[in-house]
Amino acid sequence: MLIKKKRSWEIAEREATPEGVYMNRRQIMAGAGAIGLAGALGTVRGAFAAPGDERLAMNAVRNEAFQLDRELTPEDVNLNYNNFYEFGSHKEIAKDAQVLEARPWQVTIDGLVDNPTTIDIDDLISKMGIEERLYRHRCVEAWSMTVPWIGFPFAKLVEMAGPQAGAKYIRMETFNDPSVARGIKTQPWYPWPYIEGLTVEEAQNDLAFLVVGAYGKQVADQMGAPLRLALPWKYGFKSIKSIVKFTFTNERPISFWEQLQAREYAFWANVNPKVPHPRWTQATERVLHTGERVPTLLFNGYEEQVASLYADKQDLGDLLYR
Ligand SMILES: Nc1nc2c(c(=O)[nH]1)N[C@H]1C(S)=C(S)[C@@H](COP(=O)(O)O)O[C@H]1N2
Ligand SMILES: [Mo]
Repeated sequence: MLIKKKRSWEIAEREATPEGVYMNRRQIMAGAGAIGLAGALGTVRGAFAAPGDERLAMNAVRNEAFQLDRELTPEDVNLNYNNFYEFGSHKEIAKDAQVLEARPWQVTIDGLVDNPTTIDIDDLISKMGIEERLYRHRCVEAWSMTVPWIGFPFAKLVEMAGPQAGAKYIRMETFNDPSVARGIKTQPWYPWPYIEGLTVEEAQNDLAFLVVGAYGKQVADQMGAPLRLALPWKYGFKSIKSIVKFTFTNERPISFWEQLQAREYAFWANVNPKVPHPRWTQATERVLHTGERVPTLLFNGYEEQVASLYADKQDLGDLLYR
């Protein structure tokens, strides 16, 4: 077995998030034959893990302020239905994504900040600390999940960066290595690297969460290891995966999807059941693991937390397309 350096967040499995939280916790234990799970240094080889999946257990205390009124999406469903175009433009990229080397990983913070830096992901995690939050996750393709993310508030990273007066937006960038992600090579017509952006004010909202783990482990490669975003009030494409850079800027970033199809993917992209996407109605959504259709809520159910960010916007259509 590989000997790995113990990190602050690695603790024994028995102390990890309470039993019964993850519907398939017991299945994972059974699938792994409990080997390597007893100690903090074991890698987690779940029944559903793809070959090459070596995620470490990650303990984080749940922040009870972020609750769900739906059951969690089982981990195996989440691990096997992903959008990550760097590995192909279909949902079954899990296996191909295992070639992603999420350690070591450097994250750069630059642009209009007082403290530009390049920092190792595990140093960043130690600095920021971690917690667990249960979030909804809604793709513009009108399917939804519910995920137990582990990470830290985006606001903490903003505070560390020290934005200067002119910094209005944050532009984020995914790794761009065609020798790792074959989709980059086989789909040269896409405007790589994947880019996303939001306002500094949005990043400072309590809901904006930078994810380093899920389901009690390091976040899986196919879900955007080792660092991704979760913006649960916006459509999923805003939640950029495998981030290498945060640039603070006075210019509104143009995202990957906006470059491709501005009419369909605009900057704000707030979940809104009243504004249909040109190809998908957004009035309802399909709960991924049950297949059930349920009504979609304004801001994906997070209106109370985020509506004030958009109080100056009269036209609700504006919130999706412009
Ligand atoms: N780098 C990168 N980030 C990305 C994507 C992508 O293709 N590449 N897809 C986005 C889309 S469309 C969605 S719905 C979510 C999917 O996250 P999930 O696979 O964890 O459900 O990731 C987003 N982040
Ligand atoms: Mo999506």
